[in-house]
Amino acid sequence: MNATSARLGRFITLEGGEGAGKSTQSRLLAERLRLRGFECVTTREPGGSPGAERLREILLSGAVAPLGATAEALLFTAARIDHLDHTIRPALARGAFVVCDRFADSTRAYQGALGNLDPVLIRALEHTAVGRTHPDLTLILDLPVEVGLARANARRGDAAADRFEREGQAFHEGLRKAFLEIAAQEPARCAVIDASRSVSEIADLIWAAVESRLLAPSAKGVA
Ligand code: Z5A
Repeated sequence: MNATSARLGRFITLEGGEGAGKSTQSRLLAERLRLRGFECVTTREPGGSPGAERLREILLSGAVAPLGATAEALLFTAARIDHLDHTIRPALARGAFVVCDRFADSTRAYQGALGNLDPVLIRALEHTAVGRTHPDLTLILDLPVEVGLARANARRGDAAADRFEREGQAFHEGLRKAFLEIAAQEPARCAVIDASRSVSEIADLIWAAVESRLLAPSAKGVA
């Protein structure tokens, strides 16, 4: 399966900072899509296929961080290639919705904006991995950094923070800015969602965006 494989389904990604509620909302969105009769595959990055899940363990352990942002970006890209080939493209080809917790915008934000990698390299890596399999809709879950970190800390309890959770407030502020810039650059693909609200309010905002952009009769290529 490659970037030019036939594509019938719809590809939705959720992006945002730490504790924004991406996993929670991915699950709720998938439930709503299934209630409407659609097949829906939920997946995540890094990971989402056996090979990519092995790379996830290495990336989140922090073992690659000392090698620098370029090495991290290459490994995230390697994981993305495996994920696209084994999970995302096969699901899209059979007409399913794919709801993915993080995707290429996370590489743009974490390794690009915050890792200070050359945007030309980031674009080249994205082009190589993603090809034409761009998301049809990206939901950027936006909330104040301290709210997201408090949620993530509460959930983690006494467990050790991962490589990215260990970063400080300035890093997470930069991340928020980077995601909002991506949304401003690509408004046709991205919808910014107020993720400081309650779980059910956010789910309703997300559903409204999915209905108007992907399911309405006027939306291009109704699934
Ligand atoms: N990364 C990268 O650098 N480059 C890349 O290309 C890619 C990723 C793809 C993956 O971490 C890390 O990899 C990530 C970026 C980097 N770094 N970090 N940090 P991950 O997959 O382990 O974690 P995450 O993606 O950051 O997500 P998260 O921290 O697990 O949070 P979330 O999925 O956005 O939130 P959640 O799990 O749904 O909710 C968090 C908690 O808040 C939980 O207890 C919920 O019950 C609670 N919650 C959720 N919504 C609400 C509302 N609305 N109100 C109150 N409480 C809520």
